[in-house]
Amino acid sequence: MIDHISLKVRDFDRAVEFYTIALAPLGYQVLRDFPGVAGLGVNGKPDFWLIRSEQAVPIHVAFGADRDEVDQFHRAALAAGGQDHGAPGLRPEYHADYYAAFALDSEGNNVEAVCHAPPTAPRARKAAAKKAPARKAAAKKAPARKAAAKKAAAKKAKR
Ligand SMILES: N[C@@H](CCC(=O)N[C@@H](CS)C(=O)NCC(=O)O)C(=O)O
Repeated sequence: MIDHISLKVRDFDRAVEFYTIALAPLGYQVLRDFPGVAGLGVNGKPDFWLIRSEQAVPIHVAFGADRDEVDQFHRAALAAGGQDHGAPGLRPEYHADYYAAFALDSEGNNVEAVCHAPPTAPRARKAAAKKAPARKAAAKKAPARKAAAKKAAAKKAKR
């Protein structure tokens, strides 16, 4: 598994601005900030680093996303001055559910957001994940609720 990658850029400030905006829909933000070095990531883990360098060679980098985030990434990247390199949509040439969008940053790096899951899967998964803790809590409360109802019924019967 890749832990992190570094992208060498000539115009550091511009790159930091571009990636901050373009990757915001994916939850990325600048987490580390040193002179000429910025680490972006999600949940406190910087895994995408920008490094000021005169030896910048354009690369291709792809970020995992759900389909909505792919759409939002593409809009944000263009709004941040990126060049359209492929509108959001399926790329069946890669595989049937490969949903991606592409933008070039100001130095020619090919930046992609990609979702590999079928259309309904991410939302369904998110909804299930949201419901799961609530269901667990309800299950935990159920015996207590039953006991309270029993106690109340017994009290009523005594009267
Ligand atoms: N304009 C193309 C871009 C496709 C693209 O850039 N694909 C990646 C692979 S997922 C690639 O060829 N990367 C090589 C590179 O940028 O050098 C599209 O919208 O499909």
